[in-house]
Amino acid sequence: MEFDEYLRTRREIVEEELNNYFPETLFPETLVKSIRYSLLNSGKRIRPILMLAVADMFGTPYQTILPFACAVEMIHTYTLIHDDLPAMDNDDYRRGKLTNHKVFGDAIAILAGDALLTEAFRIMSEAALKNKFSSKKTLEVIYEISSGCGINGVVGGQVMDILSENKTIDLPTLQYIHTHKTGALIVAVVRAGAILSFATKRDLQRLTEYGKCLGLAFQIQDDILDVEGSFEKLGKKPGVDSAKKKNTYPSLVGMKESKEMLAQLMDKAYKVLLPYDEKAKYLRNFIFYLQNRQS
Ligand code: GRG
Repeated sequence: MEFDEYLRTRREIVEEELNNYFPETLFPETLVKSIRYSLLNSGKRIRPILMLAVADMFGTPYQTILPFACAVEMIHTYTLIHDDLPAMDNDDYRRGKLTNHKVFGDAIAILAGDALLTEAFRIMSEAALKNKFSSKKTLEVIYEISSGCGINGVVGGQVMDILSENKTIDLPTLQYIHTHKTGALIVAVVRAGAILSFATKRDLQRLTEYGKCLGLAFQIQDDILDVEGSFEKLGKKPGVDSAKKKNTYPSLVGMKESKEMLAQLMDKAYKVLLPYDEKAKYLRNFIFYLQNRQS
């Protein structure tokens, strides 16, 4: 299957399952509307598809991984809803639409994020409770994902990002922000796909390295797009980072150096996959896809 088709079919599978988790008939109606508004629109679904692609490399059927992949997309959506709030980034647009709080108000937006985060862990635990996965494997994955989104992950990175606004920071601090705010969940996703596929220690090490490179590269590309991207393609206003005096790779090391660092990370990610040859074709495709993304 070509990569474009792979992305499209996997996106459809993930979106159908997400839709099943939050049917319109669920109560309370306003909360469900708010959740569906942010969860079921045009996200790229990079994180769940990446988890499925890792599992694919090991020949693991996607059906067994799906609840975990959906849980990660729910967590990702919670971070976006909360990040857009007036108390954080105060953004009006996300994925080409008004942000959640602009439509539903701050309180419901906060609660929609809270519900998505909590339900993600319910859904993952359910996999073990319904005997779809062993309790031990499920716990290992819950550990990975909670680590990726907690203090040593997304939340820690977001806090440092907020505390660094309007300040000049050094490159290691910026790297901390990027590897935690964005990279940690991507690493967790890759590791979860490998753990659920009974990967060996060596495989897990290699894939962790791949995830780290991809995660940091993803955020550097995000910084570059904020300078070079357009509203039409990004679905949100570009130039927001510099307007908010945010520290980014282009602002700290310049555009040329940022692009070189991005290329180096992608090259490293590519090399880590060499032992897997043809089996890693989708993971390899992910590198080029993320490097060339415009949204
Ligand atoms: C609120 C705890 C908390 C954390 C927020 C996600 C986040 C942390 C901040 C968003 C700001 C931002 C632009 C981060 C860059 C990386 C990122 C998460 C980009 C958006 O992810 P995509 O491109 O989005 O995968 P889609 O819309 O395709 O799902």
